[in-house]
Amino acid sequence: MSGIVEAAKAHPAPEGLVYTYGTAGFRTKAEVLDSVLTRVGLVAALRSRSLKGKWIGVMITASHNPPEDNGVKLVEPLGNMLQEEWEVISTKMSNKATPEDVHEYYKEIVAQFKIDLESPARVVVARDTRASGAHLLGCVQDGLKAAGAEVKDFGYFTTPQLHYVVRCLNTQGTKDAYGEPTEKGYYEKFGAAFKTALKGKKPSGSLTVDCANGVGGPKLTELIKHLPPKEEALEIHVINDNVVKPEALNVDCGADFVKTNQRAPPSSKAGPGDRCCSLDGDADRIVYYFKDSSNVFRLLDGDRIATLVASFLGDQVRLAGLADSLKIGVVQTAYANGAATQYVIEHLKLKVDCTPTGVKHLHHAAEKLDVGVYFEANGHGTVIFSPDTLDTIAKHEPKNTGQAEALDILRACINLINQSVGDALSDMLLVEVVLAHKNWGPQEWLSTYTDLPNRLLKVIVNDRKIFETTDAERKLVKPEGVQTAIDKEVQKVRQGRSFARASGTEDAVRVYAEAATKAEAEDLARKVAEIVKAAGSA
Ligand code: 16G
Ligand code: MG
Repeated sequence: MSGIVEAAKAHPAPEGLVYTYGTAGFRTKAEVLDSVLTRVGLVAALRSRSLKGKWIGVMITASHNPPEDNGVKLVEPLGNMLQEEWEVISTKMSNKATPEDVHEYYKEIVAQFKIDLESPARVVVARDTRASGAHLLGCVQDGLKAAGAEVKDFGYFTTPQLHYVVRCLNTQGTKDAYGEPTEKGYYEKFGAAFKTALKGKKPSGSLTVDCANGVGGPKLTELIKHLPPKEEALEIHVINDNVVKPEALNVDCGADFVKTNQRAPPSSKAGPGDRCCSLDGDADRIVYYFKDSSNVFRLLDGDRIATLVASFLGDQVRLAGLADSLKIGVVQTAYANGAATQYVIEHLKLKVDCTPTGVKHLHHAAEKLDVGVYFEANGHGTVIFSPDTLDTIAKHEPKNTGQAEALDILRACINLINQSVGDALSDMLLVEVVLAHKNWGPQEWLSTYTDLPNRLLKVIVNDRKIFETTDAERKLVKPEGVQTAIDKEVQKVRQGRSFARASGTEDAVRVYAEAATKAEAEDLARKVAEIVKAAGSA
């Protein structure tokens, strides 16, 4: 175990920095991450041993953050996000001051979980295309080596590809086998499911995909090789796929740029009515958009993908004769547009759950449903089918050709959807399948409901941690009196709704407001931001 002290010594922790395993792992400037990565390597090995040698994933990425940032997150055996208890352990480990402290804490974890150090530790690593990735991978490797772990390095991967192979490795040879644990296996699985789910239908027009100059670019190019030829199915134009220039990552492109600025990347040449979508830097997030006939930018965000997919799956379940045995639900966060929530409840007649921000919260809530469609407005999301649901769908005997066809589509969709985590590439194929079946272009999709005008603001305060929320972040319990003041402002506008929450990724409080008109939404957001600012500087 002295190797552990040596590894920690080789990558000392900078003085005075405090690291937190946040909503999406550790994420900060790449130059201060060496020590964290080595220690994450140690924790990953212990997590695997605590699960008797199941494969654990380590993904090196900072998603939509600027090129000079990086980060790391751990993936559980079925491709889920790391358990909260181990998030706390990872945070503690990263903040140990000396190599000896690291070693002591390592032994403490071993004792706490009664870990057998003779049992195998198996870890899968991958990274996005950031310039700092290779060096940080070396830091993780040092930790893994010191802990005696067996390592599979998949090189460049999208985050969802890493989740996919982890799940495949742990389910290989069982009744829950998820696919071949290789990159090729990933393309083959999703490519074949796309073809089957289309059932000879062809999406109208072509699709322009902005890859944020991230790892999604080369991976989409590979995936296209496994899709049916464009004459038969989908014509895809790949843009912003320059990974040779790492400083271009997420700059003026990508899902976060599009969602935040509510406009297409300047590099996009798409004309009115052309379907476009943008991935983020690690391809676990996607938004669609287009220019309408008046050349106005129109966003089709995560809420739109959720409603589109939920309506389609609802139809197929009904057509297959399964409506009585399966209940579909939609999981959103407080950021979901009020019009989307209303559409799901009143038009689709489906149940809606609301959870705090962050993929893991939505994922957990969706796991409790037969068919759980979960999306954040920012484009993170997927659909999960419970084990009983999968069984019901697998065993169902169709009574006529109509039922048989819907059942085929449903089964293909199950294979097309990356159920381990939200996956921009798999979500994109799913959206294309739904649009092809409905024979819809982006305008028809947009016409399903009208978004309430809304505004998102960022407020810098002295200490964002004093802002404590309840009710899935929709209400502030602290500081006292602030919620009452917000409620008063909400009352003043038509169809008003507003909330404030501390960001999990930035040192700021976010304020969201929506109302019947743009002017009212903006006014409400500004008023609530003032209330937050005053409370935060008291
Ligand atoms: C992270 C989360 C995302 C969430 C965002 C909120 C994952 C993989 N990512 O990016 O789901 O929407 O944080 O950021 O969980 P905020 O707390 O700064 O508003
Ligand atoms: Mg991402």
